[in-house]
Amino acid sequence: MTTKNEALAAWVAEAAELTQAKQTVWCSGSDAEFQNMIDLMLAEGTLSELNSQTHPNCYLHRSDPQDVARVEHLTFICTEDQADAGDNNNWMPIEQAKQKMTDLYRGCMQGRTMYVIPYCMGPVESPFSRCGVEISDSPYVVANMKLMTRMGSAALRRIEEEDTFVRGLHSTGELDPERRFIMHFPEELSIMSYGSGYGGNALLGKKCHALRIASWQARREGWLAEHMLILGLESPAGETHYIAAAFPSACGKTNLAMLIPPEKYADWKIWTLGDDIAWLHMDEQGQLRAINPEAGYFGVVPGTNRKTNRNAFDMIKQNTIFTNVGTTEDNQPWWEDKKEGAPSTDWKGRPYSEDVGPAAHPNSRFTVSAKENRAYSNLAEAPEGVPISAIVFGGRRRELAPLVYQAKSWEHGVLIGASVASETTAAATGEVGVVRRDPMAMKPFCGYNFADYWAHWLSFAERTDKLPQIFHVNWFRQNDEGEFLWPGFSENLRVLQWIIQRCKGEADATETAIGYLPVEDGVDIADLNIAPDVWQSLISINDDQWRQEMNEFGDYLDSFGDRLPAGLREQHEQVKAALG
Ligand code: OXD
Ligand code: MN
Repeated sequence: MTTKNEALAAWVAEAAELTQAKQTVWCSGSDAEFQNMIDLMLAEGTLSELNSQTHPNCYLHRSDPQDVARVEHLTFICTEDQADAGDNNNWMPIEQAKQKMTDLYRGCMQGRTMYVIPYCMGPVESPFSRCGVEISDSPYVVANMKLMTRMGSAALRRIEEEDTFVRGLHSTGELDPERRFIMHFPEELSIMSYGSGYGGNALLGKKCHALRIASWQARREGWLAEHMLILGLESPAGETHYIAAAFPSACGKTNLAMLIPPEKYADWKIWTLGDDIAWLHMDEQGQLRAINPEAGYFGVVPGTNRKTNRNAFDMIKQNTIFTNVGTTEDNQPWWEDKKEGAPSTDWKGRPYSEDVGPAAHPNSRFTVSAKENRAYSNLAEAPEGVPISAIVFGGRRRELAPLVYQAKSWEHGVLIGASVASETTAAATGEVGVVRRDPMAMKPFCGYNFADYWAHWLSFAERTDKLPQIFHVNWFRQNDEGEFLWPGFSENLRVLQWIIQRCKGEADATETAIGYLPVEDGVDIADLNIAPDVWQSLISINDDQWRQEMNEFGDYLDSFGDRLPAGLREQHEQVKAALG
C-alpha cells in the first residue's frame, strides 16, 4: 500500500531517508496486521502472553524501567513567537528543535521497519473528527494505535479526500532519558517524538495530537479540545443527560465514566462515551456537542477491582495489552488493590517481594478497545456527538474544595476551571502528591498560552445562550487522620444526580462566594453513614481558607500579564469581593 496524496508520500520518503529504515510498511488496520504485531513482539521478547485460560488474548509488555510515564520537562511547544506557547509550556525555537530532532532521527531506524500509521481521531464519518499519520519504528505503538484510534485504510481514504493531516514522527530510539524529547509544532500541525515508548509520549494520536495540537486547531476553528471524560446518565424514566468532566491524570476519569450505580439506584445507568478526551463543538442551534476522539482506553490499572470499577475489571479480562503490571504464580496479571490473587513477579520481572514492591508500577496501564466495555454508549460512534448538559471540573484536594459546587455563570465557570489545582500523580515523572495548578486539567496538554485559552473559553458566552452549566467536584477530601470523607466511586452517582437536577432547575442550593452548594438534604446521603458534621464540612466553605486560595490564585493569574482576559480578572475580583 502507498498513497495518492503527494505530500504524505513525500514526507514518508523523507522520513525513510532520514532514519535509514530497512523497510516501510503501510498499516491497513486489519485484525491480521494486529496479530502480526503481537506475534512479532512475542518472538522478539518485548511482549509475553498472559494466562490464556483466564485472560484470553491478553499480553504483558514490560517497558524500560526509566520509561514509565509522561515526561513534562521534556515536552515542548515550538512556535514562532514564544508568547504564543505561554509560560504554561516549555518552548524551544522551531529551528533549534528541528535540528535537535533531525540529529536524533538520523539513521535511528537502521535495520528496523518503519510503520506508517494513518489514523482518524473520532468516528471516520464525523465532520468533527481530525486525521493524522504517525510514523513509528515500534510494533507496540502500531498495536496500541489499533486499539486506541480508528487506524488504517479508512483513515487514509479520508486523509486523501481532505488533503490535510497531523504529522507525527516517532522513534523509540535508545530509551535514554538524556536523548528523549516530545516536540510539537502547532503552526504546521506536526509532532516529533524520540526516545520513549510510553503511551502519552509515543501514541501520538492521544495527548500530542488530540490535546496539544487539537487545542490549537480548536482555537482557530472555534471549538474546544479538552482533557475530559464523557458520560451519559440515564434515569429510570429513560431520560439521558450527557456530562463532560475534566480531572487531572489518574484522578478517576475512567472510574467515573464507567460507574455502576449503587444498589439503591440500580435502575439508573451510566453510559460511557469516553474516559480521557472530549472534542466539543457548537451545533447550529447553539448547543455544545461532544465526540470522543479516541476508540479505546489507556487506563491506570492499580486500584481497579470489582468494587471500584466492575466494568473495567471485567473489560480487561480479555483482548487487553497490559504494560508494567505484576503477575501471579499462574501468570495472571496482578496489581495493587486488585483484591484477588497474589503477586509472584513484579513489573520488572523480578520475584515479588514486599520490601522491594509494588508489584505493579503505580502508572501501569491497560490498553483495550472501547467496544469491550459493556457500558459503551450506543451514541459513542454518532458522527454528530452528544449534547452536553453539564461540564464538571475537579481535582484531588485533601481540603478546601467542597464535594460539589456550581458556577453562577459560564464566565464564572471558566474561572472555576482555571482555578483547578490538584495533587500530582504517577502519570507523569516527578514528585507525587504535591498540589499544583492544573487549569481545566490541561496544564500538561494545552498547546498554547493559557491566557489565550481562557479568552477562547470565555468567547463561547457571546455565541450562544444554551451553554452547559459548569460545576466543580472534589471526591478526595480527607480528615486529619488521612481518611476520605466521601465514599466516592459508585456513590458519586448521587452527586451527578444533583448536578443534573440543578441543570433542570429542580434542586435548591445555597449561594456562597464561590458558587452554589447543595442544601443539607440536597444530595441523598441518608443511607451512607456520613456523620452530620462531616457532611456539613463537605457542603460548606471555610472563608479564611478560600480568601488565601483566591489570593494565591490571583498571583497565578497575574503571572499571565497583559494577555490575561479582562473577563477572567473581573470574575476573580467578584469572588474576592464576595469573600470580603
Ligand atoms: C493519560 C494521562 O494517560 O493523562 O490519560 O496521563
Ligand atoms: Mn489523561
